[in-house]
Parts: sequence; structure tokens; C-alpha cells
Amino acid sequence: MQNLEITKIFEELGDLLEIQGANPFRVRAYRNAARTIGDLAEPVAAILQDAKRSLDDLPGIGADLAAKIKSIVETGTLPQLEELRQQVPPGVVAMLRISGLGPKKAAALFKELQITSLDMLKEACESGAVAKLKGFGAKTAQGILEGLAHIEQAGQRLYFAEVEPLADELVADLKRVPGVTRAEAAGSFRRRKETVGDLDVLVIASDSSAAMDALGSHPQVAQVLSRGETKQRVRLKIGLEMDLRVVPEESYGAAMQYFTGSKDHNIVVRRKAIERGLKINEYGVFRGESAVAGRTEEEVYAAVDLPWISPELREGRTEFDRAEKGRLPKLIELGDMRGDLHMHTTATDGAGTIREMIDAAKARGLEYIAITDHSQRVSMANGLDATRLRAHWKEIERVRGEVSGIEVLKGIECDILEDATLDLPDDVLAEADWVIAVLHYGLKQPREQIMKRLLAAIRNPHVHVIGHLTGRIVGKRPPADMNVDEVLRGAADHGKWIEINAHPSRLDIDDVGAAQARDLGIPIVINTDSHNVNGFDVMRYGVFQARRAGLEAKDVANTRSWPEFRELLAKHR
Ligand code: DGT
Ligand code: CA
Ligand code: CA
Repeated sequence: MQNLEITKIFEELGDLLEIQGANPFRVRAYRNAARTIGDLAEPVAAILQDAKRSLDDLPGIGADLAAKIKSIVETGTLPQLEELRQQVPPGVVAMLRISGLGPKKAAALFKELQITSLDMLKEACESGAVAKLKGFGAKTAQGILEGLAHIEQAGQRLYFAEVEPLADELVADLKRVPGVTRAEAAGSFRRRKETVGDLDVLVIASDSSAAMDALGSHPQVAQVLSRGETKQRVRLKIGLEMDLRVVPEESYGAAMQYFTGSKDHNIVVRRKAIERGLKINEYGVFRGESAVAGRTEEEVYAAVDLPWISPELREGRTEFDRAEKGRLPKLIELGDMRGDLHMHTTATDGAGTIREMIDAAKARGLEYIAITDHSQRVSMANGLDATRLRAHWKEIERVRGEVSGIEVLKGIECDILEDATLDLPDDVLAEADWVIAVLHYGLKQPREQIMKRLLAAIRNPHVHVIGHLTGRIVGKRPPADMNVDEVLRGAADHGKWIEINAHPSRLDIDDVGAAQARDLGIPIVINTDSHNVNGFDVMRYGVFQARRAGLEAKDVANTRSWPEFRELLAKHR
């Protein structure tokens, strides 16, 4: 039983209970538990097996939830979940994936119109039945149709973060098969894309059938879909499909290059080969019938007069231009990160206290952090008004006085309200060390109003940085309608910074936007948005996104030492 499966069960429980109109605190407890387990670095089963440790030591996990987790690990499910599933059809739960369609609306569609699938929902929107429903209207029905289209387009891709532990396990297990001398993941996974459509793995093996047998009987594999001499396609239990290819040693580099992609990148590589009288395919680089390269990727790139290009850059954008000019970036690495400027505590919707978050950050070697709880508008998360915020900052001052070896900034994640004002008055914001301005509500407003809000925040002298700029949730909610270029120019003009929110569901600003920000000279911060002491683990995904943007350590402000960071911050105002 993987942590991911436990997370999914708790998320489903939260959804089902919410559709049934259960107590919001109960719903939130399950959601928090899902997040805690999801953020955990080690398998829950390992904690259960360790007599010296207990699940209820985890943030937000009490005795009741601990017992439920134990039961899930032992039986694979929960009686309570099975019961709730009888009462709410899966099609109704699926409606929650539609942006703007919450549990109350899903429940109404189910009860009033007996809608139990997304297909039925689409029909009911098109026929006008949804628009006539109390509390809906034509605009809502139109929004649902757009949401349905977005889901369809996003397809069944999984977050990179969901695939990573599984890919590591499969590759490690393939390496242990007798006769396998190399195994590595290629495709979008190797490029560190935010989502993975299918997993591509290459192996070099003296006996290809042994490798395929091993994969076919692997505990993570649900079904073998097809199998040939050197190629096998399977469906993993997690729902993702996987291609395994067995390649000869002399073709390994060419195969890696080919199957890493992207398609757009490969098209350019092949064109360059043709220009040089060569042919490149997954078997090698050929002049006429004779192979001239293929053992390593370096050889393949060298054949077309290019240096090796990092997989994260292979999207057919600017990488060839940079490579030809000898200006490929020295990409940022996880080890470069020294600070984290976005996190929550028990003051709002976090599960760790101020002290716990500081200690956890310090234990990870961070030199400085900012504590940035929510502002009042986010009432669901117990957001802070001016009075509570000032008391919270006092508490931060007190606690940071007790700890040495880490700098702690008094921050706030302040909402940019629908009417383009900020959620807290200027005199309060002026007292903060660090102000993140964000959009949370009204993400569907017209472009004009979204731009007005963002530009107002950018002009506010107390705001330092815009957090998760577009408001997108990867694969679920499209970005708010905005002109990113204009926002970034405004930010550059007013000395504002831009965040790469590292959470795998956000990764916002994205790779293209981050590259644009860098080109404008805007300082970029990569933040985890941690909601508990394990939340810091997601930093790696933010760093991958930064690498895809071609960022170097110097482009990212929180790779600096504290004195340098402080200096940059001081220049801001
Ligand atoms: P995904 O699976 O949708 O997340 O994205 P990829 O990039 O992993 O795509 P996938 O699995 O279809 O193929 C893996 C790589 O193989 C792809 O990045 C480039 C290469 N490839 C696959 N099909 C073609 C093709 O028709 N033409 C070219 N040039 N390359 C291809
Ligand atoms: Ca793939
Ligand atoms: Ca594939």
C-alpha cells in the first residue's frame, strides 16, 4: 500500500462527505490527513512496522485517523468508504474535478436532475436543464461545459510527483534482473514535465525476455497490454501505462535521445542530421548504411555539432539557439536552495506550529524562511484579520528569539480581492518583512478585471512578490485569464518578484513564464507553500520547473546566502 493510495482514499472520503453536507471540520480533517500522508517522505507502512513510532505523532493525525490509516494499510480500504460509495455514485464525485463546481452543486445536480455521470452532465447543460436549476443559471451551465472540455483535454495524465516514486522503484527493480546492465526512464518523465502521460523505460539486457517477464510479474503492474521481441506495454496499478524497450548497448544513446523527446526537439535534431548528410533514428546515427554514433547521447548530439542538452530543456524552444552559441545554462539544482518564503502554520490552515515549522526548516538546512499565513478573505482556512495577524507576528518574534541558526521573516499571503483592493490595509502590510500577494477568489473574472487586480497589487509598495500567479491547478483548473507578458513587465517596472510555487498541483508560474520573468531581470523565488513539517519536500518539483525554464542558481533569489538575500530585499523598497 503506497502513501498515494492512502491519500486518494482520504481525499475521496472528504469529497463524499462534503457532497453529503457533512460538518466542514470533519471534511477538513480528512483533507489535512491526505495532505500530511501525501507529503510524507517515507511509506506509512514503515512507521507502522516501527514499534518505537506512532502514526499519531504525524501532524494533524489523531488516534481516530491513525486507526483508519492502519486499517487501510491492512485491508486496502475502509468500511466507511465503501458505505459512502454506495450512497454517492462515482460520476457525482467526478463532477468535483470541474473547476467552479463544488460539492453543494454536485449534490444538487444528483438529487434534482438524477445526474450520475459526466456524460449526463454534459447533456443536461446542453439541453438547458442545468441552467433552469435553482442556483445555477445559464452562465454556470456554460462554465460547467468549459470545465468538462478542460478535463477532457487534460486526459488521464498523472503529476510527475505521483509517478516519481513508482518510476524509481520500477527502474531499480529492473536493474536487479540478471542480464540487465542499464535501466533508465526516458520520455516526459526524464524531461521532468509537470505531468506524465505514460512512462517510458529503456533497458540494456543480454536476455530481453527476462526483463519483460520481471516487469510483467511486478507488483506495481496490473496488466500486460502487449509484448513483442524488444518492446512491452503494461498498465500500472496506479492507472498509468508504461512502455519498456530493450535496446542494444551500441544504440543506447540514440534510443535515450529518441525516446526522451520531446517530439518537437527531435524534429530539429533530425533536420540537423539531414543537413549534414546523416540520418538519426532510435538505433543510431547513420551515414548511408554505416553507423557513426549511438552508444551515448553525447555522441548523438556531437554528430550534429551540438553539446549535450539537459533533458529538461528539450522542448524545441530556445535550447538549440543557446547550444549553438555555447550559452547553455548551468541549471539550478536542489542543493542550491537556501531559503523558503511561503509556508503556513496552525494560525491558519497549516498543521505545524510556528516552532515546528522553524525546526523542520532548520533540520533541512534552510538558512532563512518566511512564515506566510492566509489573510482574512480565506475564511475557509481561518485567514487572519489585522488584529490576529499582529498577534501572530508577535508570536513569531517571540519564537524566533528562541531559535538560532535560521532567519525567520514575518510574512503574510495576502489576497488580492475581487475588487482589486488588498485584503489587509497598507499600514498592516507595512509592518511585514515579506508580503506575498495572490489571487484565490474570482479567478473566472474577465481578463480586464484580473489584470486590474494584478496590476494594483504590483503597484502597492508593500507587496514583495506575486505568488502562484495564474491560479491554475495542473490538469484541473485553467489559469485565470491574463496577459502574462504585461503582468511581468509591470512587475519588472515596480521591482516585484515572481514565485514558482513548487507544489506539484500548482507549479505556477510555469516554465515558459519563469523564463520570461528571468529575461526581464525579475528575481524569482521557489517556494514550497508548506502546510506541515513535511511540506518542504516539494521543493524538488519547483526546482525541476525552474530547470525547465533554463534558470541558473543566480536567477533564483532564494539560492542566495542570507546576507545577500537581505540585501536584495532591502533594495526592493
Ligand atoms: P507523454 O507520455 O505524453 O507525457 O509525453 P512523452 O514525451 O513521453 O511522449 P511519448 O511517450 O508519446 O513518446 C516518448 C518520446 O518518444 C517522445 O518524447 C519523442 C519520441 N517519439 C514518440 N513518437 C514520436 C514520433 O512520432 N516522432 C518523433 N520525432 N518522436 C517520437
Ligand atoms: Ca511518455
Ligand atoms: Ca510512451
